[in-house]
Amino acid sequence: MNTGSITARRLLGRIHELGDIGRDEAGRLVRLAASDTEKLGRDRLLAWLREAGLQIAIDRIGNIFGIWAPESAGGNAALMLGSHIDTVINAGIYDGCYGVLAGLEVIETLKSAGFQPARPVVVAAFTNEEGVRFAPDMMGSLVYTGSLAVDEALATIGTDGAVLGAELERIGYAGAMEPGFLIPHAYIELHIEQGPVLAREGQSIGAVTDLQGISWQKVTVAGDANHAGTTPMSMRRDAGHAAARVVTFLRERVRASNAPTVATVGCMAFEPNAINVIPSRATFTVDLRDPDEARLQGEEAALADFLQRIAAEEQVEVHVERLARFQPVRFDSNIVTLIEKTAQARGLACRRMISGAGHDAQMIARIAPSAMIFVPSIGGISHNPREHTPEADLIAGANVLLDVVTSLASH
Ligand code: HGY
Ligand code: MN
Ligand code: MN
Repeated sequence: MNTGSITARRLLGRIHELGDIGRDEAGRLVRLAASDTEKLGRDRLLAWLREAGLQIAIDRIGNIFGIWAPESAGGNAALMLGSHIDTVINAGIYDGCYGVLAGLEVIETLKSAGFQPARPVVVAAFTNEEGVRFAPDMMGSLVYTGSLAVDEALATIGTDGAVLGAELERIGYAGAMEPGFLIPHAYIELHIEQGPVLAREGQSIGAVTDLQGISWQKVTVAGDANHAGTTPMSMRRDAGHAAARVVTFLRERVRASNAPTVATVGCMAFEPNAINVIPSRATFTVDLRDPDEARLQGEEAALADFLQRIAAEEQVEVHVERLARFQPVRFDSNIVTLIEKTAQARGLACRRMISGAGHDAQMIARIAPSAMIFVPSIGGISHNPREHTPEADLIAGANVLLDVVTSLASH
């Protein structure tokens, strides 16, 4: 059945409306998981789900589901769409939100077209995909698959000292459903690429075959505070310098290899953080990623060896806390092929690719055949207010999602 095309004005309007919810006094978009600003975004999404006539379900980790289960769907396993609406700090408006709102748009388009799905169609907004306030990232979908116990996740303490479960209670999103209450027949996530490939090649659609492995660690270096003016260089236990050596080690090691490995130190804090005091403590994070599991393990081992060397040479103590570790994921080849054929049928340039970013699909792939559809990010920019995808690409991606859903929900 040809179910036409999505209603562009409605989708684009919602993306911008949600993109305005949760801005701080400086105008930055900050909707960290289970925060007051994220609550506002959740409330808005819930209103749209209700207006669409969907059945609402919220599970214990705060994952939100809008369920369309007409009589034609019978008791069959649902087709699940979705992504997330929490953001990083000073975020763009498309990351995650585009996939959730396009999923809702597809359901509304199918309903208006009088389509009778052979299975329920569900749109999900997973809790804490970004992992900025509470580690690990993709937490809501990870719990949903049963890979992380919900009570353990709810006990997670955030970077601000808050406890996730108490925060979900406080914002009114500690749901009743057990995570995993609905095991999907398949899961499709539409998302901006957040990288430079599609835009650089002039492609409209990415059919994502794989998603790379992710390793998050928090490193604490303990040295000695001392006077910046009186302490000879040979007598210092400088935690700040030790940390800086790690940053440089990571960059130089990855640069020297011609592997696709990426390494990022995104957070760093010194104590006491005073201009004339040698840092007694440095705390920083390391984000390592690679499409190849063995190579990723090799990078983790090289870092561990270097940290031991640093401890000896700088006479500091080093402590490492693992925050997240996800292996590379291969998506369902049949759905990837369907995405490619669907894009081509719409006359859209499409290529297969690997995802550099983590996504909820990486987790849901553990319980159901899953795949992702990418649309271009101009300049490859993301996790940045300059994140941008042209309207024509946003519409094209949503129409490809519509056609894939129509196909997968027809039987
Ligand atoms: O870290 C990631 O790749 C995702 O944005 N959470
Ligand atoms: Mn995302
Ligand atoms: Mn993100």
